[in-house]
Amino acid sequence: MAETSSLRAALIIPALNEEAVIGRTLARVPPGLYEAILVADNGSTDGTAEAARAAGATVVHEPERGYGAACLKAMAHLPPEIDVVVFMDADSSDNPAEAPRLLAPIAEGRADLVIGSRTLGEAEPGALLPHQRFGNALATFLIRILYGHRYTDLGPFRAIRAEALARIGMRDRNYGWTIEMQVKAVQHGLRVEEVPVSYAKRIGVSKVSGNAKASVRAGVKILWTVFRLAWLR
Ligand SMILES: Nc1nc2c(ncn2[C@@H]2O[C@H](COP(=O)(O)OP(=O)(O)O)[C@@H](O)[C@H]2O)c(=O)[nH]1
Ligand SMILES: [Mg+2]
Repeated sequence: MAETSSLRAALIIPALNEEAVIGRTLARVPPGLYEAILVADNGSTDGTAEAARAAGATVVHEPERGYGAACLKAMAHLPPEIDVVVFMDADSSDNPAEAPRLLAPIAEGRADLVIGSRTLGEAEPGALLPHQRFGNALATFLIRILYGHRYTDLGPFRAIRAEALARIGMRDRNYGWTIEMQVKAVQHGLRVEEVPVSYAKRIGVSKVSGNAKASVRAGVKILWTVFRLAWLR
């Protein structure tokens, strides 16, 4: 495995009502890998915050619902002197032990952004629903047409150099978060790599892909974001 210990890394986990799984997710984080582990609690009505704290994470609260809003709030609480930020979902779909794969290209000085690709890796049957696969294929196709970069996924598990993250100026406050980061990375000339990651069926209740209304909203927001960033250019 590549040398990652010289990097000062922080982990950000947005979480909405993930009491059932957040403790288990945090327990699978490799010890000593991160200087800080921030769980961005988005107004959960269950014991997410308590469970995260009990598992050793720092909890930041963002009352405004939205994946991006939660990530932005956590970014504002990053300790200084962090070299790289890893983003990961709370729901146990991502395998926290695979983070060194994301960090290696950055540690080796080859990449600024590393996307964990679930299509290059192995998704457990049923973990990625058909409309998610279709949405990912369409979104990555549009990025290729509009921006000339070939991504294979919009996976949530990713690592980005802290300086690059600050430079691209993330704004999206909900479902456009992942695609905004990937499009802006290309627009800003970041060195981007993808590595295969696994993807398991989540524990607990899906807030996005398993919910029809949220899936439609996410799809619309993702498409809107990919076109809007092209117009703004
Ligand atoms: N902070 C925050 N996190 C959210 C929100 N919606 C979903 N999440 C988190 O984002 C991750 C992905 O959501 P999930 O329900 O698993 O969506 P799915 O993977 O598409 O089924 C999980 O860690 C959720 O807890 C939200 O509005 N705010
Ligand atoms: Mg999920």
